[in-house]
Amino acid sequence: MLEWLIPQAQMEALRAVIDENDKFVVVAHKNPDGDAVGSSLAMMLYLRSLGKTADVVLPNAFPDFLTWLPSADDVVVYETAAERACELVAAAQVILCLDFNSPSRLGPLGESLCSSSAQKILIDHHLYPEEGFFSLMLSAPEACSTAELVYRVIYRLSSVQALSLDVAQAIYTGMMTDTGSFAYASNRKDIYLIVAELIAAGVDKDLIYRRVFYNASTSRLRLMGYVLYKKMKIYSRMNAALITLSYDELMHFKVQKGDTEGLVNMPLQKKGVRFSCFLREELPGKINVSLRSVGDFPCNTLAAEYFGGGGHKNASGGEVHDTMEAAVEKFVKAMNAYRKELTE
Ligand SMILES: [Mn+2]
Repeated sequence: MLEWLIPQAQMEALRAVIDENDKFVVVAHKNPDGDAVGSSLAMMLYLRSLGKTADVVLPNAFPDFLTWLPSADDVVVYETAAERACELVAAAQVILCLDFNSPSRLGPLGESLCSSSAQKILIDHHLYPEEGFFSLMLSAPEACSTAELVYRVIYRLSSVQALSLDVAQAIYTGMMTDTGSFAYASNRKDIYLIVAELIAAGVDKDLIYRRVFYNASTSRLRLMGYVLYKKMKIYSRMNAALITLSYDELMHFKVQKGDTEGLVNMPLQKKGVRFSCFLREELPGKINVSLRSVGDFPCNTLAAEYFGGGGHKNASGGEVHDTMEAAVEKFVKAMNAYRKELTE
């Protein structure tokens, strides 16, 4: 019934690795999002249900709106518990690498991974996984989320009966957040067959939606108002939009981790806008770049060319180590270089 996104040979290789080993660590990318945390916890819980030792290690903390996830308290965060994180990585026989395509996406945790002799297995939906680093790659850019791939792994290795409510909730959260609540990257029929199975396992999708999206702080709501009223610049003729927030502005609004999540998507609601860029000055002189697009506009190639980053076609990011003025200049230059793609 389900399209096979992962070839049978890779699935069998993964089965053998799971059968033959006992100590697993699951890692996901820096600034973990709903898919990174949801897919990792689902994998950890599944492995534990098989009697394995399994832990999740993340490079840094995840946002508040994910703390309700089953066993979220078990996550070991490298930034605040480096010693414990390194112990687990060093003791692991297998490291499952979820929702990222290169150890460079892990920050300093990547170094500890590189020095570990454990087998590294990729389960991911980003394009262009780093060749040579992973001993086995389950890479499927067609998947809506890594959580979808974790569902497929569990379904194919153990059947749908292995799906506990906790695992199902974690998977649903990853699928929902990575598709903007099934608003993009979600046109494949089998996504909804999976959702149906998750609901059959007891998932309350309406409740998960509220937990994740109706969870804003006052500062976030005020910040959204400020951004839309004062800071969103629309380039009508280019079908593009830009939002900038300086370090001082972030301080003024007492912005917490997660408060700026999704702001980059808002200009896409304007009729005609195909490309949106959000420049956030995390620290003076360090600017985080978020890019979003609709349709065929390739954010990832623009991100790679101008912002030293990458990602998906419709959602990418990068960094600028310079002033905000310089970052805006770069954006304008990039936008003009892509005039044809933006306006045709
Ligand atoms: Mn993802």
